[in-house]
Amino acid sequence: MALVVRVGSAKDDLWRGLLQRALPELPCYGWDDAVDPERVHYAVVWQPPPGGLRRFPNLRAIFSIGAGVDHIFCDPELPAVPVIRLADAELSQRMAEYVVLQTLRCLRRQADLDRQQRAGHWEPLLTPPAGEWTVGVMGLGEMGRAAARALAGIGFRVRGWARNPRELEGLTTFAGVDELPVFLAECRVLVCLLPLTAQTEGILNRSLFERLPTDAWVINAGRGEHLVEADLLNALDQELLAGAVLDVFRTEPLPAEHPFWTHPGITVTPHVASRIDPPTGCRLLAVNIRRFMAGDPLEGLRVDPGRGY
Ligand code: NDP
Ligand code: OXD
Repeated sequence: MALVVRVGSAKDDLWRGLLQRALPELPCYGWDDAVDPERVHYAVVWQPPPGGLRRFPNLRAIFSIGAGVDHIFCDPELPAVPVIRLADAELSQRMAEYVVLQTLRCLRRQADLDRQQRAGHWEPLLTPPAGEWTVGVMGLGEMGRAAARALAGIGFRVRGWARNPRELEGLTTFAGVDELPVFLAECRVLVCLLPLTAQTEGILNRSLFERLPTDAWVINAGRGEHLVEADLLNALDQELLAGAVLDVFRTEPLPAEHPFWTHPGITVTPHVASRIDPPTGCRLLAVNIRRFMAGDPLEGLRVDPGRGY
């Protein structure tokens, strides 16, 4: 029995070493190491090459090193074995920090203040208190709920949108496509924390932007494919939106010539909203892999292939 690691960006060795230390009972190999494919029962992956997991005939489970699993389900030849994702209080906390930071930057016009400093220009800008702004969170899973709670704690009026109706203390909630327009109508800041699925791809588009109040901000920390890039650029240039904060992109790293880098209405961060560090990731993975091997429950972590998240 063995495990293979494929996380890319030349990090396979680091993750393999950390996992081996955390799981001494299970031989761990890098993706390109010589290992008999029949021995491989577990794979730990980020963006595995399409068709790559098929070569392991005895695979029992695939573990994502992230919360998202779109990078696994996009493989048309994915073996029909359980896919298990990461979810953890520390990851949710980091996402909440990112969302609060970026939302406060929008509220307090930090980009304008930065511009003023660069120009040596002194002009106190008056901004409203948080309680005058409604922030909408799309996706009320591990990430969305933590972000929504933290925003409410600062004093924002917070509403959330998910697939299924739910009640969450301190939030007004909306569900499904039918309730999307009414959810959007009040959002001065819209935060996307959805998983990427066939239903959510391209959801941040012109018709959605038109349903937001004028001068709204969009923060996307879900996936780059949620956003129709040309629609965002047009909406900003036509002053339909106040600005956007983007952490995720259709192509990562964001290509050097991409217009997002230099657009005055866009803040770019390099997929860092809640990036897992390898030691924490390996610690969490080792717990989940041991639980899976022992047949213990993995509540909330086992992905439903039908839903795609
Ligand atoms: P979860 O699976 O816990 O939650 C997903 C949420 O999205 C659920 O509330 C679900 O609704 C909702 N949802 C799914 N499909 C739809 C739909 N069609 N319409 C409306 N709501 C929908 O995921 P996480 O919160 O853990 O993570 C969400 C995403 O955040 C990840 O998939 C990943 O893409 C991104 N992410 C980005 C990171 C970064 O650093 N930028 C870090 C971590 C995650 P319901 O509750 O009704 O099922
Ligand atoms: C994740 C991510 O899905 O980092 O965890 O985007």
